[in-house]
Amino acid sequence: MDAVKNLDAVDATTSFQVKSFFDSAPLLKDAESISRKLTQFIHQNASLTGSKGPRRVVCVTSGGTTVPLEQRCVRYIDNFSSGHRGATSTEYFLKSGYSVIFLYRRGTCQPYCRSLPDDPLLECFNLTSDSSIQVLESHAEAVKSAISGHHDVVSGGYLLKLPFTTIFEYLQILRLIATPMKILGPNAMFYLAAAVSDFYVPWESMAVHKIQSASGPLDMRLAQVPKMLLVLRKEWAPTAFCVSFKLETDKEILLEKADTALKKYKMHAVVANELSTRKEVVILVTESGKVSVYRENDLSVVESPLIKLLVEKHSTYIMDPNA
Ligand code: 9Z3
Repeated sequence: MDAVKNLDAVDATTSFQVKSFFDSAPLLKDAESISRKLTQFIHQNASLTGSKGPRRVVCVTSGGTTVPLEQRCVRYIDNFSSGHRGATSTEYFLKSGYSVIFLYRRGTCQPYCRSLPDDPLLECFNLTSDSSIQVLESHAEAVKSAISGHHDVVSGGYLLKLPFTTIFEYLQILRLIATPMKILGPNAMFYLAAAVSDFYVPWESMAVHKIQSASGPLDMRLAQVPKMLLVLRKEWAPTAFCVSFKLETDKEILLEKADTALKKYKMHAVVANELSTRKEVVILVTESGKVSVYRENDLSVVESPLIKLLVEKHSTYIMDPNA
């Protein structure tokens, strides 16, 4: 099966920038253990076949990356993302029969925890007079559904969670995920909802210690993060179905930017969203046109119709990856 139609090689400049990024990035802690977990998870899921064919696996990225300003990091630049989109989408992919590798920013929203308060441990539980722990009646349903939903998918081997904080960790882990995902061919999907920094400080030019404020105003030149979407699509995961996100605050430029991303990075779909309305509506941009996807009502989430649509598009792709 040749699912790599129209994929010419990554240009020499991008290749060079990508190589420099990874060569100079700080070593990823636990790389071996992450790889081991990934290989086991992907092989186990690749051997499962249901009524709709081989089990599909999606890598959902979620949350924002940090850009450290110091090697012994005290200060960093952050990208906005609560992780709600990624966590909610993960639940809907699992419901649709996918297995999910959830690559998430530490501390952001987690699948099945949407209905819990901000501090679940302190807000949902109480100590009884004999010092045992009791769930408060007001939160009992939310706690039960979070525990049982999460337990079912983890014990079934359908959800693997991998945390990141920095842009260096995020891109190194994404590359580690893509390699074993290749064996899934077109049954693999990348759903790249994480808010990834466009700029960073290369490790070798970064201050080692905390930057001193006594030295006056700070002048800093940030390098551009290489266009990894292109590398993912062309080299790391040439047969996977790839969905990226485009976030803008100015709706006048959103669709044009999403169109450019679709063409430039050869994505199968781009989800365009505006910061202020991202929970109510997104626009799915594909080669066949643009579709606005709305949440049904104030109690529902836009991820429900969005994932339904993407699952259909993925099914069409699996039937003929070269169409
Ligand atoms: C998104 O656009 C996500 O939908 C949000 C979700 C981050 C807005 P929340 O996590 O928000 O539910 O609070 N993600 C991608 C954002 C992004 O940085 N995209 C880059 C771009 O627009 C491409 S990788 O240039």
